[in-house]
Amino acid sequence: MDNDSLTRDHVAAFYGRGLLDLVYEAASVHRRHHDPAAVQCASLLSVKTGGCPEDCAYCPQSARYDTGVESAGLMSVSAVATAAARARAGGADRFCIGAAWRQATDGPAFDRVLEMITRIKALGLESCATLGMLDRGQAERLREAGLDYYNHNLDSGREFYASIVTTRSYDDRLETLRHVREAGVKVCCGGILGMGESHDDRIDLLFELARQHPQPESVPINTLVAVEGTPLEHRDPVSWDDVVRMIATARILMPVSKVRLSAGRMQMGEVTQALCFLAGANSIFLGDRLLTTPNPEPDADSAFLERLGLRGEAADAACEQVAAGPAVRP
Ligand code: SAM
Ligand code: DTB
Ligand code: SF4
Repeated sequence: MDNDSLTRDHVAAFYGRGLLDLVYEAASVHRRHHDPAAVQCASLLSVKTGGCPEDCAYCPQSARYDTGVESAGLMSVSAVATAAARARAGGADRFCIGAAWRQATDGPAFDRVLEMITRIKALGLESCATLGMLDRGQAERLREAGLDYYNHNLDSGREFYASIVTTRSYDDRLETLRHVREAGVKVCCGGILGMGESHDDRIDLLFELARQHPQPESVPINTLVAVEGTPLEHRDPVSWDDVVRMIATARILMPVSKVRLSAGRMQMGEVTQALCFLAGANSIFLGDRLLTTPNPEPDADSAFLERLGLRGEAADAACEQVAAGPAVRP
């Protein structure tokens, strides 16, 4: 669908369909636009952890909550490069660095992040960063350093957002996304399920994402990792059908985007994940850690993907090289 003519009612109509009908439609859309066996595998590293001044109610890295996350200053460029090389060896095709900052600030720390990106690119990996708010100049410097994607989530619908974060506004988020776009960096933008939001709030989020022009290239759908000490620690887990419904609707509304089954896979179970892949999820975080919380063991993940007949895109690229063979044959 042309996203200029998309209305919130269209989004609500897809979201409200019978689950299996919705999954069937999403799977069909997925197959028209993507290789259904390929999964994009990103690896995540927290390069500056904890002590964040923001009050995001879901986040274990906010300085306002006692979550036991140990704060750590900005990592060295060489340590990040070593981690990226390890991730590549493990099958990742994209390396994403995250910093618990309210916003990027010009100076030595930002310069170091630029160097990290250049090193990640030099390893042949796609690069992604999530550093909080950016101005236009910072977005441009990130692109010049080789940044492929910037992750900046809208988290939920506008109305619900105001009840989980008070230290910045929805419009602040949209402004950073505009700076990223204008600088020519691809957008990774999604949200979180399970914070206590209603179906209407999820529809608002999907509408906000799908009406962007162009749509985000990467759409992470996280389910809340409820961390002790955060205001959301006692939230009920999201039901499996709600996760599948969200993924399927995202796939239909954003047919060419990568839809990532993002945080929360540890808590999810294999059958739910399998249904999400059927419904159009085609990206995951690979590696036993997200930023501060655990993610499935890579070996178990690889075996799981294989059982489903799926394979990582990096593995694809390696196969293509082998299939092409040496340039000159004996
Ligand atoms: N500080 C930057 C920012 O907020 O833009 C970047 C890092 S922040 C941790 C990146 C994203 O992680 C958040 O926007 C949120 O969507 C997601 N996130 C954080 N804590 C989470 C949790 N407990 N469960 C699920 N997703 C979470
Ligand atoms: C995204 O949407 N999810 C990732 C990444 N973008 C930066 C972060 C998930 C964080 C989960 C909680 C943690 O590990 O601290
Ligand atoms: Fe800080 Fe980002 Fe966590 Fe919010 S989500 S507290 S901005 S690290």
